[in-house]
Amino acid sequence: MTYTIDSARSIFPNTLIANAVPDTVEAFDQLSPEDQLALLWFAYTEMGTTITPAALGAANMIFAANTLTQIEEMPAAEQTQVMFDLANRTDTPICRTYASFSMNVKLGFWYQLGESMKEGIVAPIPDGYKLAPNAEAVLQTIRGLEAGQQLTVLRDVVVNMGYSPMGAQRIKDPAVPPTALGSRLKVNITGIDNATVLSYMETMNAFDFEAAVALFADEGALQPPFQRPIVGKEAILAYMREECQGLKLMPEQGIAEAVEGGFTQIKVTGKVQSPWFGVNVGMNLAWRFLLNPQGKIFFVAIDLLASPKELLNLVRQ
Ligand code: ECH
Repeated sequence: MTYTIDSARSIFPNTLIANAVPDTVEAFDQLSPEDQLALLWFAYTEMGTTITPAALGAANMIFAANTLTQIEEMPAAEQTQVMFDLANRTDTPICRTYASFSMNVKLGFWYQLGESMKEGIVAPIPDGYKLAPNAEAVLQTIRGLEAGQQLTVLRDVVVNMGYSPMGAQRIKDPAVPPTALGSRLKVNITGIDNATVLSYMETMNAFDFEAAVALFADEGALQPPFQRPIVGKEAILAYMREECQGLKLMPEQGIAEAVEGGFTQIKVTGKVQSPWFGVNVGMNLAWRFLLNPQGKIFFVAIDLLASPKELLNLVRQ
């Protein structure tokens, strides 16, 4: 048997992923824009996790600066309307501009608006705003999630806002040079001595995305949490440049086994930190690798785990 990307997706099938995240995002999508914004405000201000704007290079935020100033100068009712439009994905110039931002600039844009709402420069959520019962239920679900899962829900809804016509151009984040070779940290993973997997972790932590992509087979694929696989080196590189700057991969343990056709399947569990969170938040992750007979990455899935207990689930089948 030879593998396809589709069949590779089901290696280590007993890995329990945090399905609560896409379920919550879907329930959130059904809410009115008023409730969506109020719920986000409540969730954000209640969350024990601190969000730090360290991820925001001043350079990136230049792309959002004009739009933010434009909003800050509007009368309060118009400011509220802009926020509804964003949540509603209405076709307006601001919604189109927003959709062209990279993930980090979208998060930074809302971070900034949140600060301005606290300072009273941007219209806040009205005092005593009461959520409809279905919105209250979604908020309750979010309260019960672990910090990493809460942040994933918040990020996913923010990324989906705005209006993007088919084929619209995205603004790329400025390229940041990788960590110098001499200053890179070595990674140790209990149970794993596979050179490709170790290099993957080390090059990703050094933000050397070209070197990380060179570890993939030409037709290789990377599947982010709750997404379809991204196929081919060029697409993977573009994704890494947008989504992986500043990430810290902290793999802990793993298991490797030879499978059919000279392929090797390797599951690693551990944590990842995003530059947006304080150091106390690590997301519990699994990487499920399938390496081809040449030792190149044919497929890797990154899964957000259902619970910390899953970190120890290294069963082969
Ligand atoms: C306010 C009210 C009005 C509406 C809104 C508001 C503001 C909300 C704000 C939200 C900010 C949210 C943030 C969330 C950040 C989340 C980051 C996450 C990162 C996860 C990364 C992972 C990486 C995994 C990967 C690995 C690989 O090996 C390959 C690549 C990859 C309140 C004003 C909206 C401000 C900052 C979840 C899991 C390990 C797959 C990337």
